[in-house]
Amino acid sequence: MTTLKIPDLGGSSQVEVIELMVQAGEQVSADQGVLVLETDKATMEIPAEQAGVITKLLVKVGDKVSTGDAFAELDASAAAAKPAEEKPAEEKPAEEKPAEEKPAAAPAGKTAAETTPVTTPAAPATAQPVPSASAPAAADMASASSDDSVHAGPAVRKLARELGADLAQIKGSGNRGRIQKEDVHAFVKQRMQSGAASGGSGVPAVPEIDFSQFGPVHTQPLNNVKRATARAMTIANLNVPQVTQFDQADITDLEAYRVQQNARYAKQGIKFSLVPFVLKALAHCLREFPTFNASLNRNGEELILKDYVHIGVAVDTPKGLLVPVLRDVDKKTVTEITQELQEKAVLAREGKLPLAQMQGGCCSLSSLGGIGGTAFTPIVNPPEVAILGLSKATMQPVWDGQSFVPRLMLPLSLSYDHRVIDGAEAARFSQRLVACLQDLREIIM
Ligand code: CAO
Repeated sequence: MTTLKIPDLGGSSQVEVIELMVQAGEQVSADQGVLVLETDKATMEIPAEQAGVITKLLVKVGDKVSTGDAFAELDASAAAAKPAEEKPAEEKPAEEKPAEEKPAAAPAGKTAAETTPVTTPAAPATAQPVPSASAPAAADMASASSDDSVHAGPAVRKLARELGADLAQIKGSGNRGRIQKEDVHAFVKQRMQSGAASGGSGVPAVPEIDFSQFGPVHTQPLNNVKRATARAMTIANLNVPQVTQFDQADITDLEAYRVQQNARYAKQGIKFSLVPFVLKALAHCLREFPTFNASLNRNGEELILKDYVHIGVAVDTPKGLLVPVLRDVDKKTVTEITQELQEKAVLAREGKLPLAQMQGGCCSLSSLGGIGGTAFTPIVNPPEVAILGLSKATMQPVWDGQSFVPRLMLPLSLSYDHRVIDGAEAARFSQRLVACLQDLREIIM
């Protein structure tokens, strides 16, 4: 039985044990770390002097130790050292660390690993290796890791392991880029903040790339609207399992009616676009399908069904996407919806839309029909459970049973929260919407 003792601490005494790297009964190799000590200047790993089984640990975390104190008992005859491939990354021998990390004071005939306690600067200003010319065996773990380019001490590595932080992604603020505990904490804090912002904590980040290596670049800050949109879209995409149901409505008759009404209302300065008609039909369907006019509660176990039908309409503004909410759309006429949408779109484009007028939506509508495209996948805006996308209506040859006839077909893209709405329900909703758009009489009954 061998008693393992604290090596020469280079003048330090009453140094705190901050980590026990092994447990009693555990087999260790000659250079394997057993304890981590931390002074106000550095951390240092104390290895076993020889291979064997640790039969007893004589210290615990928080104890203070000085040179020569016994810290463990080891049975050297109990077992052979562990094969190298079973060692954790930080148990690599010191020979693997970069040359500049090796302590210089190894006596002749011994490697640095066999002679020097690990030292890890705790702060750049005070970073000094513990004097170690006469110190006994120790492996410098400071630079050893699964990624040899990472410079971090054992306590930092342990902290990173515990917090699930990838050292390779952390920028060290210490001497020669050595990673400090503070760096790990800052990294984790930053990740948690961006995770909280996205609602998707645990989602691996997209690696940061220096694009200038590929060619000239310049940066442009995102304005508030774009930043808010980015945040909302990330939350939506990470939290809502969504599916898009595509359909098309024959709006030939609706279009003829719209043109007719535009002529009729021209004197009043009212111009109907397709969107208010679709909003009216959508509101009607939201009444008929209450689960589309609902929200999941926070724990996802209850559906909150709404007795009002407020619909958000995505408006393209110079600053980015804004979504004014039109209230009680089911109770309003197409003329009222038209006027309200025009007013709110103008306010949104002028940046004068009050926040309150962007809140309380039950469902959203996003129309790209004025621009073009055949279909798209709008993103559900939680806590809403559905969003309807409109693409450009085009004349299509439609088979009427005897011949192809030209019909104006409106592409519909209905995205929905699959936690709340089943595919069959979505297809039924979509078909009902198609029926309403094809014959507006459906919505007056
Ligand atoms: N098919 C064919 N033509 C369409 C159409 C469609 N689905 N939708 C609109 N049009 C026509 C309109 O009838 C109008 O034509 P006329 O001037 O000849 O009558 C023209 O296209 C312009 O329409 P518009 O899109 O400017 O106006 P709108 O009332 O149809 O839509 C609004 C209002 C606020 C929805 C729209 O201006 C807008 O901002 N759309 C963009 C929304 C957006 O950005 N969505 C993406 C969100 S996710 O990033």
